[in-house]
Amino acid sequence: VLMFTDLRLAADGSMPDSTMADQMNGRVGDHVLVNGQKNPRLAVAMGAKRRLRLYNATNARFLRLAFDGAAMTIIGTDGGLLEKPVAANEIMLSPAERVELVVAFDRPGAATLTTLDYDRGWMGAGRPADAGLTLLTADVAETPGEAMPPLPERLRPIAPLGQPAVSRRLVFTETMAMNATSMEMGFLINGKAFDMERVDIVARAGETELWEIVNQADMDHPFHLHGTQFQVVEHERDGKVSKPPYRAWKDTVNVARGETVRLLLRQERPGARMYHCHILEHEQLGMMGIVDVQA
Ligand SMILES: [Cu+2]
Repeated sequence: VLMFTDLRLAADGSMPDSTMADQMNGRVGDHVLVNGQKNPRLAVAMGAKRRLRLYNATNARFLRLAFDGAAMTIIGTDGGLLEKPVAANEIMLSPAERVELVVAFDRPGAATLTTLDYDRGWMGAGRPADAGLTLLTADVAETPGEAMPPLPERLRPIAPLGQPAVSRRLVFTETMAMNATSMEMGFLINGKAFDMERVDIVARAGETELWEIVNQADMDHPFHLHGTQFQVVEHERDGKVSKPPYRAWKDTVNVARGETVRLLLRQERPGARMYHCHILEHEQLGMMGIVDVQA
C-alpha cells in the first residue's frame, strides 16, 4: 500500500495556518510523503513484480505519476479490479482517487516513482512544484529473483450499467465576493451552496442514473460520490467526446475545468448521503449536495 499525503512545515517545524490561496485552491503541502516517509526505498530482486495500491490521500494535490525504470500495469481502480490488465506509461490520481498496479522491475539499478507536470487550474500565486518530485525509489538488485508468472488475462467481468432511467445534470461553478477587508470564495453545484437541511436529489434504490458533471469553473474538481461505485462513460471538452480507456468501478473522478464527465450509477442502499468535490475547502465552501435514496 502506498498512501500519499503531503505536509506543509514552517522553518521552525510548525504547521502554518491556511492562507487565502489555500481557501481557493485547497491546501497543498510542500513535502509529499509515501506512507509517512519522504522518498522511502524498496529493495527488490531483478525481474520481481510488486502489486501496489496507490491512494491519493492528499487534500488538494493532483498526482500525475510515472515509474522511471519499471513498467506499470493497471489492474484496479477505486472500486477494485479491472476486467483485464492495462499497460500504462503514466497514471493520474486526483485527490481521493486510488489505483492498483503491478510494477515489473526488470532492470538493475534505481527505479523511481516520480511526478509529472499537471496544471489543475491554480488560482493566484504560489503554485506548488508539481513535476520532478521523486516519491519512492526501488533498488533493483543485479541478481534475478524467482521467476514470476504472467498476469492473468482476465481479472473479473464488469457488466455495463446499461440504459439509465433518469438523467441529472450537476453544474460546478465558483464565485468570488470582495469586501473592504477580505475576499470570500464560494463553490457551487447548480448555483447553490451546500445546505445540510436540503435534499438536492431524490433517487430510487436499484434504478440506473446518468449523471452529467459539468465543470464551468476555473479549477479542476475531483467529484466523489458516497454509497456506491459508478462507471465513467465519457468525457467531453471543447466539443470533443472521448471514452475512458477501460471500464472500471470508481467513486471519485476528476472533472477538469471546462470539462463534462458523464457517468452511470446505481444506488442500492436506501438513505441520505453526500456527493462533493473532494478538495476539503471546496466542499466546506459549498460544493456538496445530498442525495436521498428511497426504497
Ligand atoms: Cu473542488
